Amino acid sequence: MKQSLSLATAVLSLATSVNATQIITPTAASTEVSAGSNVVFAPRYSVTAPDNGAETGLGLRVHFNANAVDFKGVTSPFAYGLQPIGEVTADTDDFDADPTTDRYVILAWVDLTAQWPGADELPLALGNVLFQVKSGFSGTTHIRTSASDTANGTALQSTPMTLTSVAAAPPAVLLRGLLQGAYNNSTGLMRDGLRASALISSAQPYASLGYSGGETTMLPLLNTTGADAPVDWVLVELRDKTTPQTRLASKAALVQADGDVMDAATGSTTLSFASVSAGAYYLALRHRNHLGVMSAAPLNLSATPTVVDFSQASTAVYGADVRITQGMVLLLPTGDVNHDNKLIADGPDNDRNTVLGTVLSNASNPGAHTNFQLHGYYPSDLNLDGKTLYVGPDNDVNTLLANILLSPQNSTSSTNYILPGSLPQ
Ligand SMILES: [Ca+2]
Ligand SMILES: [Ca+2]
Ligand SMILES: [Ca+2]
Ligand SMILES: [Ca+2]
Repeated sequence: MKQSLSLATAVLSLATSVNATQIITPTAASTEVSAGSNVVFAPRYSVTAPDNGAETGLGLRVHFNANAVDFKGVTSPFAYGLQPIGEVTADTDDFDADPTTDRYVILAWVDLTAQWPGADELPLALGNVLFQVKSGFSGTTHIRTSASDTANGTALQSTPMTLTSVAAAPPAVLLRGLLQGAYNNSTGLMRDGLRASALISSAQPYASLGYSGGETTMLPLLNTTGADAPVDWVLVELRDKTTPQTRLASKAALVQADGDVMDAATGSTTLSFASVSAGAYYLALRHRNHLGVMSAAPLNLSATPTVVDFSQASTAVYGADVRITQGMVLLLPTGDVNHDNKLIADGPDNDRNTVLGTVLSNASNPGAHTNFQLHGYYPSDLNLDGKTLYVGPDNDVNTLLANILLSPQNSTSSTNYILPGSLPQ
């Protein structure tokens, strides 16, 4: 290395060209970066008359700030006259007159016959100098060049490349899911009875599931009817790719009648998770009285939204699939009134009794009638029509009971079978 550079120096100082300028221009003069970004500094070379493109070579220092970027190597260097790539060196003499660029590497080309860079047309691509942006870098930094050697009498004119940090775009999903309790097989939509009865709260209701986020929604969205009408709040979770019990990000959102999950504040069906970086996560969809589902495997999420449709059989889910098939779609099963990730119709902690208890104990039902219709937003309203009903048409327990009796895992069709949810707890 040392020898070849000495050679370069010796040869270059013998050159006779005058009044020419060697010019270095980066292919991209500026770029936006974030932690982990790969940066390609691609210098292009040209030279002014009178040299007509023939020189004894060029020694080029590429200066950078080691607190901002790591040097990763050089690819596709221009081959004619190429010397071995230099090591990363401290810029103690500050050759580029920028104290923030504290390191450099040298790229050098030598031609004993002073015909460099040969027959290639100018401007000439000198190669790709690769850097990676360090985590924690913010602000602006530059990649500059200076000449360790130019042909004698020539000057080097160079343009720096400017790197400006921007926040990394958060990972996003386009998520769909259908809630059994509200689903109408003949329309293919979920009912919006909670919305129509003005029972959907403006603030997210998942404190009961241990989620304390500040998501809110407002009237224009809550007044939407038809396929995009809000049905209810749901909870979307990104979970750790190796320990899926661990929630890394949660977002309360609204599910539309057609199954699209939308941002409660904006109505956008692109759900972004600003608190985490792009990467691999399990994605879970939960509802306050339905069993939740989660992707079968971690999904590689990035700023380009990943489409996940839990209503389709082609979307595999984690664990034993608890989704209910209805026609061409799969539904999240209703019935988990007491949020324990199980459907139980008989015995301790059973969901059916919780529906009955809610009806009997309500102050507006002083006579404790089992056929009382309790209006309001309750977990016991398993079909999401705005009322809790224990007996009679449209009651809230028959579907719960059917889910237990018809479960493929309940081979004896026992009412005391405990149907476990598939979400890791
Ligand atoms: Ca410097
Ligand atoms: Ca929609
Ligand atoms: Ca339960
Ligand atoms: Ca109901």
